[in-house]
Amino acid sequence: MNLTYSTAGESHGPALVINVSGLPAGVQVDESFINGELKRRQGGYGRGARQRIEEDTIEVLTGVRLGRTTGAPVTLVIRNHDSRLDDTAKTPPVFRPRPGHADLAGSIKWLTTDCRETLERASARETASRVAAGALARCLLREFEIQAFGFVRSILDCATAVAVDEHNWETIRGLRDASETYCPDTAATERQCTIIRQAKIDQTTVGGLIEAHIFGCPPGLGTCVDWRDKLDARLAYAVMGIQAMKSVEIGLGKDVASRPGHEVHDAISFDSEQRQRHTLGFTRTSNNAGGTEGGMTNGQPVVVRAAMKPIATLLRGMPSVDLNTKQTQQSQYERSDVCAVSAASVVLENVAAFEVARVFRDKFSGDSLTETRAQFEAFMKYARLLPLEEPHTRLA
Ligand code: EPS
Repeated sequence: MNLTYSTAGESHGPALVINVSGLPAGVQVDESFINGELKRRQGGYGRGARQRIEEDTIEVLTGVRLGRTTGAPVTLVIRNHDSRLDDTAKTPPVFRPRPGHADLAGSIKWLTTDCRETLERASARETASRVAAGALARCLLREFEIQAFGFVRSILDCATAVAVDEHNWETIRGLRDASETYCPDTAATERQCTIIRQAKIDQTTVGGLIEAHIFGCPPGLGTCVDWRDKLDARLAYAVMGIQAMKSVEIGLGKDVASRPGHEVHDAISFDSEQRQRHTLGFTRTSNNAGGTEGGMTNGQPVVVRAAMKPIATLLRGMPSVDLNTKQTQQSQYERSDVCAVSAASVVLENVAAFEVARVFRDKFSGDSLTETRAQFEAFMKYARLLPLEEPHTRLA
């Protein structure tokens, strides 16, 4: 079953539209959970005035009856309050592209000198759609006790060293939710707010590192058979597709290159007391692999990290060129955020969760949640029974 989604809509158009297909029938659509994620995405220290105008909530148009999915495509709509796409007085053309934004490449691509045509779709406003799709997919994952947690690791040069694992993450979530920057570290939060305030004074912007952990995945989601369906490849594809991301890492990430094998790979042991858990009893003392080996989950938390560049709209501008006159000019400024790293951590959490839900559906298909659950339970039963008395699992 191919779980997939697409999005449509402009930043200052009437609405954002999300289409999700491939969910089984019978999944309870928790609108308050989805809206809660949308509200979190609107927050975080350093955001601009737009978020005081918007109040992102979903309307469910298709694919849901009496609060549950029917198996048909689910269409969600998020209305834009700041809708003024055709009002050229309020939404003027942009002729001086912002370095780092889609402006220059897009205006050439679509053969216009007005970057507005490009930026309205390239805008990170679209990430609201990605959060809605991911939060909807999490309604399925929750049925199988798979949970996602995202947070800010760093802003500019201020990082938290907090170590997140399957035992402490709910406590750490409390710290994150109390943080203005969504960083589960009080001292780091304070310094990050100072950095953002200073960036605003300096008329510039700042980026940072965001991280998501997905807990409760059984081993064997994803595959090593086809590179396109490897979970880590899927995650990298989806996460790199979030606006402003410049790198994606799984687990230890780039640090694997500077350590010897015995300090990278996660030793395997077995604890029969834990056999009934989703890990089937296999334990590790570290999780440098970030929960994936050979493109498949190994039972450990899936850990993905991404680097967000500073927002390209700088109040001070950057050297650029007027596309009509070809004269050197500062890039155009319009209302924007100084830092949206906190919001991006919510996007990452939901985008990563969607990809886990996608490989979950690849393995556990079925038209109804009842069927999906039966497949899941049968797999877990057989996996616990290994070695099976069947010829393909044993050499005669
Ligand atoms: C964005 C510019 C700003 C941001 C926007 C992304 O919008 P506006 O020009 O309307 O102030 O606020 O992000 C959102 C609207 C959002 O909801 O995240 C850009 O140019 O990418």
